[in-house]
Amino acid sequence: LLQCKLTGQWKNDLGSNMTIYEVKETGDFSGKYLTAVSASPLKIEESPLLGFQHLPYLSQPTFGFTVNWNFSDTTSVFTGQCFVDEYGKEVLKTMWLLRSHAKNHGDDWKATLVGYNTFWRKEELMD
Ligand code: B9F
Repeated sequence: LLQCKLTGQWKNDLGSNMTIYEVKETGDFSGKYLTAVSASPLKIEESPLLGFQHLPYLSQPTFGFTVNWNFSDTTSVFTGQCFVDEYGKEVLKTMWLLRSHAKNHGDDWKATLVGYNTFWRKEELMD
């Protein structure tokens, strides 16, 4: 079975771009995320992410990371697994939660969105 590595550049089904820097010996990693969508008039900015790959290492590891959307008062968490598909292509299958800032406790119930994203490794040429 081929190895699946998190390090590198990824694009998801929404057209968002993500870069994951080196995964440390301790499994932790950082990166940056440029979302293609925001559903708001806010100007989108590249935002930092911090995560963990599961240890001990498996060839198709699970992972989780948090994105601090620095152009809004919201936070996303993603969790998923890195797979090598039947064509030998690496793919990240994830689910996410997007937490908005609720003005008060009564608005808490409507503050969390949930969804899925699939990421593919970007070709060296793509940008
Ligand atoms: O859209 C979010 C945002 C927060 C306040 C105004 C806009 C921030 C970006 C989230 C990007 C999500 C998607 N991109 C992606 O690649 S994270 C999960 C998806 N995968 C709109 C109004 C209030 C909350 C959302 Fe907002």
